[in-house]
Amino acid sequence: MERFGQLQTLTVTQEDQATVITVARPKALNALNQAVLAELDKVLDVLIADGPVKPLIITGEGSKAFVAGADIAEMAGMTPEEARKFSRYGQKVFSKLEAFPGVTIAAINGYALGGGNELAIACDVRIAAGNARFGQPEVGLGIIPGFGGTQRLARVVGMANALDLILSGRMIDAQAALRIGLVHKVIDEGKALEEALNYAKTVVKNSPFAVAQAKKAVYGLDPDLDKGMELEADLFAKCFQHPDQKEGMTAFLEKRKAAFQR
Ligand code: DAK
Repeated sequence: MERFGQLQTLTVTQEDQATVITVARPKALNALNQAVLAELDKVLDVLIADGPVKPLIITGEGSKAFVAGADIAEMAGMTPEEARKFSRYGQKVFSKLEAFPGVTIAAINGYALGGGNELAIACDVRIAAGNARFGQPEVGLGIIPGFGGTQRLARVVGMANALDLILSGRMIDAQAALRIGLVHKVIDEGKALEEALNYAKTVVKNSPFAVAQAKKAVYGLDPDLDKGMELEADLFAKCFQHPDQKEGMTAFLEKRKAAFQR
């Protein structure tokens, strides 16, 4: 798509209800190299700046892998300083994804390992095909997760499950991922993207402004409950400064569909 410039490692398509970003390096099982990160960074910037923000789906090309991790061939020769830079850049891009103002959905069509699992957990919702496999195998490569896995995974599946996955490096299947809350839904092989598009169809009806505030509130989760409640109240109040609140409530009372600002 023209507005993103020339993309070598991603494809971006616009559907009515969602933007779909596909990581397209199938020969390397869609491994994340610096080019993928840079292109994802650029595409997110354009989507955020241009609006209107639709739900965003991230998937991998082919049926074998979502993303099989950071690119091991590229990482192998890094110096400690280059490794830190690579890690900080990946963290920045994944945090941008987490802060994306619309709903983000990972359609996990196969292996989601290492940086691939970290990409999935930087999304709001995870839909897995039955053949999906999850893991953080970094310790077997002599490293640790570097794109937020040590921090984000525990928030998603709890410290016990995060420690199990990160310290063992073992792979789990889609049903096990569902049991520990790593994914929200498991669907037949080959159907993850279709199901993600269905999910997007239901959430795209909601107020984009309210969705963005809700994300800020949930990701702003504070161990100090009073502080968290304060954040929630501030964001709740902010909704009342936006036309979508009047429109949403008036539409309900008038028994019609709300026409939110997009
Ligand atoms: N990177 C590069 N190439 C990969 C790859 C990867 N992560 N995963 C697979 N490939 C390539 C293979 O090398 C092979 O290439 P060719 O030999 O055909 O040229 C091709 O994809 C097909 O893979 P296989 O032949 O291995 O396919 P199999 O079906 O036999 O096995 C597999 C599938 C997913 C089980 C296996 O490929 C595999 O174990 N892949 C590696 C998975 C893995 O360990 N992922 C975690 C990567 S580490 C940090 C920053 C980031 C990170 C950490 C730190 N800092 C800078 C601090 C993140 C780290 C990771 O993600």
